[in-house]
Amino acid sequence: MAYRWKKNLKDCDVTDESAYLDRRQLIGGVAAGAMLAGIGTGARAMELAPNEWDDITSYNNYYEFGTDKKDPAKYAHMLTIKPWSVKIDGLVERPGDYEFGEIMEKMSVEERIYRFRCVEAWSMVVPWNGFELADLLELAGVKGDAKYVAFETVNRPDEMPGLRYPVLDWPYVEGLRLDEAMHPLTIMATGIYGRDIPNQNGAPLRLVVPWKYGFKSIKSIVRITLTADQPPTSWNKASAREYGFYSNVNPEVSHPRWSQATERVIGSGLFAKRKETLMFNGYEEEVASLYSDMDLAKFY
Ligand SMILES: Nc1nc2c(c(=O)[nH]1)N[C@H]1C(S)=C(S)[C@@H](COP(=O)(O)O)O[C@H]1N2
Ligand SMILES: [Mo]
Repeated sequence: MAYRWKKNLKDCDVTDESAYLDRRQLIGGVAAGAMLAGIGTGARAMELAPNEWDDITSYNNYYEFGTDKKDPAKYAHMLTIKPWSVKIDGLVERPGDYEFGEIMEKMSVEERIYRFRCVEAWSMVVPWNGFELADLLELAGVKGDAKYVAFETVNRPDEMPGLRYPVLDWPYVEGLRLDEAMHPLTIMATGIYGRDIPNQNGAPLRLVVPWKYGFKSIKSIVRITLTADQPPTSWNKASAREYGFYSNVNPEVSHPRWSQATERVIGSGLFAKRKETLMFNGYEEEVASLYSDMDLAKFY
């Protein structure tokens, strides 16, 4: 890759460097290598303060396991993640089933501390480990006529009790425009805090697009298809009026049923002040140019 994004760390949010480093040491062991990749550049004091492991892994949206925030942590252990492969097909040079372990051998995993903003107006900061989606797409070789990337979550009724309920049209599907997918901020996450990503967060690999609402970050991916046309997406199919294909975080465009101007920071306590939501979730400088010719109020 000619241009590799290192990290996006500038922020004036709270930070307690020593507390964060202590936590890294506590996690220790196996994680050390992966974490070291993220340490050492730039000023630690300017980093985002990540949420606790327990918040990140016990307050989830993963409707295949139920719609309560606690359901995924309760039931996602039922999902078998070994063996795992991802079918990459459509407009690619080398279509096929890519085995997870083989993907991991070829990818370089780094730590990315990103803001994460759900469309329901809550947020966290998550220290992901992952690789750039662009690297995986290049492994398969993107053909010149590809313009979009479609993603699909595993669909296993025996292992996913929520699939009994027609809340969404299963399997969960998502999509990005090719330039969004190739953007260096877009990653496939395979870990959190240097440990393997828990099932409730989308093991063994899930998308993370930090400037978009959380539902774009599709979990437990089994298929990636390069297409010429814009692919259907689950929440847009469920309610097009409320959930667009783009779904970039935008404090100025309200959801039809609530404002997106502020967010509840998970783990900040019952009486904590809400945080002002940032344009593109704080990644405006990096991604605004992708949308320069679009009316952001219209293409939500
Ligand atoms: N397959 C699948 N992916 C999904 C979801 C889901 O229900 N199923 N929920 C989405 C939503 S709404 C959010 S906010 C994030 C939550 O990710 P987290 O549980 O890791 O915080 O996952 C997204 N990816
Ligand atoms: Mo969400």
